Amino acid sequence: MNKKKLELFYFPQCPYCQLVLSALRTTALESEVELLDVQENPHYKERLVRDTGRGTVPCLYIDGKPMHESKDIANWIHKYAMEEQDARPESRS
Ligand SMILES: N[C@@H](CCC(=O)N[C@@H](CS)C(=O)NCC(=O)O)C(=O)O
Repeated sequence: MNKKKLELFYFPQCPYCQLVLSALRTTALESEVELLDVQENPHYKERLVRDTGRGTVPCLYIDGKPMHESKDIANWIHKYAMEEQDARPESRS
């Protein structure tokens, strides 16, 4: 299975972003996601608005395709983590 490029637009004080970050932590996918803090770097926010027409975070780019809504993102993360685990040779019987 090809690994997907994952980029998370977020900022730390955002509770919806925290929901997504804790999903990442519980699935051990945190290290695979590039974290883009929109408050720290205005260029990230500009890119988000340009691409999606919305400035709200969290937004997860999956191979460049944006997904909004924390619950949708957290659900996707759990599903993807399970697929990745199943694809690992050592998890096959
Ligand atoms: N329903 C959204 C809510 C996201 C949301 O309201 N995010 C706030 C930060 S906590 C935001 O980006 N506000 C900036 C804006 O509205 O431009 C979700 O669950 O992801």
